[in-house]
Amino acid sequence: MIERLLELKVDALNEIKEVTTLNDLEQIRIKYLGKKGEVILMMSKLRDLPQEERPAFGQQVNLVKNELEQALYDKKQGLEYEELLKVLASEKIDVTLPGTKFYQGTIHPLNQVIEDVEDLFIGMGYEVAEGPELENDHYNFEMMNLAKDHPARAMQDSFYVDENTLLRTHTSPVQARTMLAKKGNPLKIICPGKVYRRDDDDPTHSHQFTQIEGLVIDKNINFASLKDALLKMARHLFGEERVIRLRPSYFPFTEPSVEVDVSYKKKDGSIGWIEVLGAGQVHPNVLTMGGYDPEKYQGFAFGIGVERIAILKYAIDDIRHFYLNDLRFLNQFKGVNK
Ligand code: FA5
Repeated sequence: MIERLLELKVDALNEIKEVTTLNDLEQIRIKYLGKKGEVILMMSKLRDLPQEERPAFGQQVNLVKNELEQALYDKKQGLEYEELLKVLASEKIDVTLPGTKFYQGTIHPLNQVIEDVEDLFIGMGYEVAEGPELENDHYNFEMMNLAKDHPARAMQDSFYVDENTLLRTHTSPVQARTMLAKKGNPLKIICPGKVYRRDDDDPTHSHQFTQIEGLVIDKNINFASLKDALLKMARHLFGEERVIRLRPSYFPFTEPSVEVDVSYKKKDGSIGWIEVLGAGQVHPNVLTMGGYDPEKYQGFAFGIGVERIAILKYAIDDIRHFYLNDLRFLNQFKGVNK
């Protein structure tokens, strides 16, 4: 039996020496030291030996088992190391290659204008409000004092989804929504957002553009309060050298109403004007529908065209540049406000 055991040991050690993969090494372990491995089975043969031979044989089997375990362990370490070397060689990184370039994004010029205007008005105690772009006719027109057959609806030719639902034509419906939410309490809000109209696209008009609505309702609000807010905004956005002019205008939701133009220098050096916003004192009907008593409360409101502000601020010649996602255009606005 001892000879057979020693033969097994020599065979096993030879096989371990020859093996070249971890998988085959595991097969050898199973063959000799697994549950039904040949060396393990020798242990069960102890019973067949005479009593006096058992201790010596038992000791010998253990020695062989330990020796094989050690040999398997050493070989495993060796093979794992070789495999690691192979992986390292195949995955070698050439640190001299040029790196992958990551482009840093910039804030879109329209969002820069919105953030700038928000900062100014938040500093004056205004809250920022939001409303849906898909709006009910009720909020977009009727609560803005434009009944179903009102001719001024033609001023904002609209994209209807169904008879009562449209893409909002201005941010003014947020006025109505906020008034109802504030339940008759004083309020000061601005609301930036996208609006949609069936306008023809040209250098200063787009069928989708951006507005910032402003609304203040309180006691003792008058036209001077509106003019003060507009002047502060114009000076903040354009500096002292730009001039603004207020032209009498008409909006069904304000009375009196104005349109505000900002001066700019034309290519030939002469002064031109570009309309940037509509504004006025909130019409008593709008106050009443919003839950305010016009005898006690007054308000002013304005709606700014964000693209027009950006056009003036950055001397851009065509509104369509804002929507084309051309990196050559957008990269010029890295941190303009920062
Ligand atoms: C309105 O939209 C009113 N809701 C503004 C308002 C609010 C008045 C509150 C009174 C009180 P208007 O249609 O004029 O008004 O548009 C406001 C601004 O949006 C314009 O001054 C202009 O700067 C911009 N705008 C209008 N149409 C376009 C367009 N097609 N493309 C780009 N900007 C536009």
